[in-house]
Amino acid sequence: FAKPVDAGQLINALDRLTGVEENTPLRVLIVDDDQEFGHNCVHSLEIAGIHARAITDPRETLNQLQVFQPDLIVLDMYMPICSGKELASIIRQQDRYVGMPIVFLSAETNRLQQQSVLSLGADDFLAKPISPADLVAAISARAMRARYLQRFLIRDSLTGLLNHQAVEEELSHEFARAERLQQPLSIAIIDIDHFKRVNDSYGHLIGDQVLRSFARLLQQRLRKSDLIGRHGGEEFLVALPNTSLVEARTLIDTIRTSFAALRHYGPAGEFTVTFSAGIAGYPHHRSQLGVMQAADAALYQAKHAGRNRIVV
Ligand code: GH3
Ligand code: MG
Ligand code: MG
Ligand code: MG
Repeated sequence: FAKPVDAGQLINALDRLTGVEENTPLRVLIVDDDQEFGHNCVHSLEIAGIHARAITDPRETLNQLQVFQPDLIVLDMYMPICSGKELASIIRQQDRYVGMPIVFLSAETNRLQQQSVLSLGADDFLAKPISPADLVAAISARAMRARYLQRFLIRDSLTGLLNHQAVEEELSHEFARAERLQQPLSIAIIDIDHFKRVNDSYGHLIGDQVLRSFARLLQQRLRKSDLIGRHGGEEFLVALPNTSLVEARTLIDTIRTSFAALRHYGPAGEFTVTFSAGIAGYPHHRSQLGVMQAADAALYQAKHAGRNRIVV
């Protein structure tokens, strides 16, 4: 940048830079009853900079998909308890893993058997034994593409937050978790105040910038385990696991104060923007729908009471 630098231009550029996804290593899960083989695969992949984990018990697979969050899964064909084919069809039945690449790695040489796993929805069939270089080559491009696609499917392109569908889906998992663990779960529906005026006064591009800076503020202030989604145009949804209504209110209120103090830069100079929020939660309301309706009603009250405030 050349000084003097235009503030709006600078913020735009920083936005673009911080929006770039961190280059975290690809993650691969290997399911093979042969422990030594799995271990060797992990070793080959780790050398190539791929984060790999091997498990020998196929029953652990669904759990590992959740905790390890791989970009791709490698399955052995023949294992006790559950075959790779059965496992592949179980994985494919889950909505959230429809895009998960499944690669078979097996000593099976029968063409018909190999074709049968591909017709099940597996993406590739690799033959054992395989050299480390071949394994890495077969896996990395596919895993990379899957990660990109996954991000594209669940993220909102303007803010990088979870999109409407993804946040609803994740919320139902969080809700089930809260019920199971008997922990509180608080939800905030946040809506930017008079956002139409921002667009009308400063233009749509500046409006977009306000949405991005708000999204960034949420990401900075909330925990990694919290859900942050762009629920609609200028409406956001935040879900706070293991957080009471009182704690949620305090937290969202500090964010409200920070946001209201933030200076945005338009062609005609600085301006500020506020938001209103409605908060509700489990177990005060027993169902996900009940919580969402209560949070919506609270947001409506916050707007009517004059905006730039939170109603629980
Ligand atoms: P209120 O305080 O009652 O919420 O008023 P408001 O003006 O924020 O509410 P309204 O629902 O009337 O307007 C929302 C505006 O948000 C209208 C729409 O053009 C704008 N908007 C929605 N999505 C985007 C977006 O992605 N970018 C920009 N720049 N504007 C958006
Ligand atoms: Mg085996
Ligand atoms: Mg609004
Ligand atoms: Mg709105």
